[in-house]
Amino acid sequence: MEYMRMLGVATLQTRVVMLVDLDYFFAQVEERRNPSIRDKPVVVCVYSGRTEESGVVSTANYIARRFGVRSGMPIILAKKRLKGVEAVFLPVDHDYYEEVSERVTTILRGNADDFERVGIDEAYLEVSRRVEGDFGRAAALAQLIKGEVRDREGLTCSVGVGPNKVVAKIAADAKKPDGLTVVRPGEVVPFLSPLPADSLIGVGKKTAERLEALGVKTIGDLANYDVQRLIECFGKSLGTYLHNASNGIDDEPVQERGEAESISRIATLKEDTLDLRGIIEVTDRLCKEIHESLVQRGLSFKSVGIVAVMKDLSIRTRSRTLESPTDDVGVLRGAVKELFERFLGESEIEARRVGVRVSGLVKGMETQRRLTSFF
Ligand code: DCP
Ligand code: CA
Ligand code: CA
Repeated sequence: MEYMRMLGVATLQTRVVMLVDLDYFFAQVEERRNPSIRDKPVVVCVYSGRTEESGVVSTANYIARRFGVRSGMPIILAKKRLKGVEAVFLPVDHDYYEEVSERVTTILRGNADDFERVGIDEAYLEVSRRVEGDFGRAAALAQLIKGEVRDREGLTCSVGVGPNKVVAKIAADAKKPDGLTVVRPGEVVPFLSPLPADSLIGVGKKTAERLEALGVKTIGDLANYDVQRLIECFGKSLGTYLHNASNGIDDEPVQERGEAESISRIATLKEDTLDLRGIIEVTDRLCKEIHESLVQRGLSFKSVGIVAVMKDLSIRTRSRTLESPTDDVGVLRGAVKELFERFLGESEIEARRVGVRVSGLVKGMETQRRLTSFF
């Protein structure tokens, strides 16, 4: 192997991919915000506002799920299932979940060779290089990541480890909450075979119904089904995918979707205020998070912006462009402080949430660093 590497020959290595999914995400964040609700059924709701109880359940904690409460269910039905039980119903606070999600993203990205966020509460991590294709080391890394997410954010997640995205995703679903499921290459076929066909990503209700009509119920049935007939029924693209995925074959790369044009972080203040010191304390933390994200991705910024959501929910922004791009956290903090100083001096009402954004992102600063290091 070493010899091949010396010759510059690429050696084929087993891929190791992780899918990390936060458990009962919105409800778990609410539990963390208010630990006294932890032992009760917690139901996070999207109220439509028409009547007091109209709307649907966004998600529920596992205690509420034991009573049959599910995502997407009408709130009225959830209340019926929880009748006579002391349960907590809360409205969704999407902005807050997004803040938490971004911090978790930073932790996850820092543990991956390549990274792909696929929703507010889950992401794929390509870890092949850092564990050198070793599934034992991948399991240890997964434990480490779970520990970091728990210690830094107070949240549990479930992790699936497999030789590709398809397998990692199904593995993550296999044990929840706080699960870790490792599926080694030799275990893929027996692991997948007994599962229902609609556990594969990309198999929705409609496809599952059509498969059922063909007598295909499990992933194993699908794996053994004639690929030509699948192509006839579902077209070349989906037919080929169904055949490969059910056999545990998937080459989809883990990749960041679209280079970020800007990176921003926002936080809700403990109380509405116009006090510069209190605000800077919060924005310094946001700057640190943005800096961490910049360093991870090897990016520098040209512009710095601030945003403030005021007490009356109006949104104000200010920004300035630097003379040259930098990835220096001190420069970022300085610019943010200056912008807030000026902004707060002009503002008549208190701020409720404050944010920082960097834009004009460019790759790397290596050249500048090398030049300045001569002086
Ligand atoms: N969500 C929603 N409506 C749905 C499904 C999900 O608003 N019909 C939101 C709330 C969830 C979040 O998306 O917390 C993540 O969705 P998941 O499917 O990952 O579900 P959970 O994280 O809630 O639960 P699990 O522990 O099963 O992952
Ligand atoms: Ca989840
Ligand atoms: Ca999810």
